Amino acid sequence: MKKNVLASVFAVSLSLTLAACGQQTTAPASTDATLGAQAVHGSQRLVVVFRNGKLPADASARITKAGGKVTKAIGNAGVATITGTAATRAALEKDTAVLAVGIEHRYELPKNTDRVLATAANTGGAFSVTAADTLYGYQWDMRRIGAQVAAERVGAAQTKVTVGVLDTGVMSDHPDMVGQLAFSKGTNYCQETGRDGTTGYPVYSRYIDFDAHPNWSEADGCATTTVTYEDHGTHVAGTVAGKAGGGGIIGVAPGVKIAAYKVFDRYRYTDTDGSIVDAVGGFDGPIFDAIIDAANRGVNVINMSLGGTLDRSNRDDNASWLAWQRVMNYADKKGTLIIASAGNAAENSNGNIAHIPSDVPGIMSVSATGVTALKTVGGQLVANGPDVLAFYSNYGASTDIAAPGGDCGTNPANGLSWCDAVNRPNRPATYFYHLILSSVIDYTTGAPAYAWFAGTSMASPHVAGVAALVKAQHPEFSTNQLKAYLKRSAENVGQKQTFGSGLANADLATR
Ligand SMILES: [Ca+2]
Repeated sequence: MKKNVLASVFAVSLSLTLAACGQQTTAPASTDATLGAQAVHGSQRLVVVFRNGKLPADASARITKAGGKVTKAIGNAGVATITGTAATRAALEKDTAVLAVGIEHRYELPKNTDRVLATAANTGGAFSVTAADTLYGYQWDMRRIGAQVAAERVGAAQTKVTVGVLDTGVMSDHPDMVGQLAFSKGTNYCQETGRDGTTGYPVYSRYIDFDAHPNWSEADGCATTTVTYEDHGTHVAGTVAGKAGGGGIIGVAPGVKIAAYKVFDRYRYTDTDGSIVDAVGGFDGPIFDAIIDAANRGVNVINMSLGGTLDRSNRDDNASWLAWQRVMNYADKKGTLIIASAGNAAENSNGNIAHIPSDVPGIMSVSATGVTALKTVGGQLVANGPDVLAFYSNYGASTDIAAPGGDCGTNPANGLSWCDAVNRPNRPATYFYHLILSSVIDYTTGAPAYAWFAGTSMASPHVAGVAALVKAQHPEFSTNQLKAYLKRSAENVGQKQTFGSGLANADLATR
């Protein structure tokens, strides 16, 4: 393994030289989901929060009587997602058993998610999906947080810990994922079976057609289209627990198990300006469903690399906010710690505008860091300068902790990221080595692959991995204790407003 890593890093140097000659580069990465704050065009998808913390036995009857159809019943939180009309909503708002009614939010993956696929050229021939960990030399992020030494220290106790990855699904037959999954399950609306026989596989060949069914519910069925895949969840899962000794990369906690939940749906509708929206997004209902299921199964840590904003002072948004709190409290009671990305809007997320789910009380909010520069030591890329808040990362009082999410390196001439607008035209073609390399499913072929991404989506799973290692050492920790321990053991790298309690550090956290 060591020999392979060395070979790969010689190759890095070579490709750095070649790439500096003006090789074409792509747009900056932005892989965190953004929120569609409006209901899907033409439809009334609603969240109903009942007064009782458990869904009443007659909840479905009350919804039907109001002219609605249940899409997800979240019994343990006293919440239902439904479809209906304005009249349905008005009737439910008058129902004495109902606390709040508002829109069901959706969390979109950006259409132009930037990614740089690992190729023979940019890894100098090191790329191979069958060789063991040959791309580890590029994972500066793992060395920055002391992942390998921590995972070796914790050892076999990791096998007792499960991390839920609520995302676009995980490619369970990826060489870095084989044997790493506890189970794989879809809670999304248009479920489909992947080639591993589960509904948790990241295949997207069915979609909700909101033009044909503005008030879509399950009875309307899903339309079919050309198969596409979503690679986001496989990237996140690789960072948490990419296999050691098989596949190209290594995760923070390769001994823990992944519980893969596919919570995202594909959907299509004609927007008000006539354009066709064909997107992948997660709705409140399927995400709530997955959290409750994971909590009931004893999943120890949940990672949610998704999010968006809602206005807590807006009546339409308040029901969703209340529902999120209910679901979060249930997970907390069951001992499941939820970790979420702070968002990629480069905003201070204080005030009435809340980033969901990271700002929900009890959920750990993770901001993203990058490093100013990299160097090669012992045949591996390592940080060669201070940690900086990544150019896209949200920050603010609600930030609990930080982790590497990838940036583009810093231009020493002005101290700004090479991906900052002023530097971008002149950034080195090798900027992407500063992003986060992990496993993906190739969305054109469905084949296993590797790619560099950046985002708070990439930061959050580093913290989930560290949390899993600590939980393996301290199975007695409650969610509050685990959260407090993670914050206490974080490495001080700067201001609290930016980094929260500091950089999650696997080595420091497991000593
Ligand atoms: Ca591996």
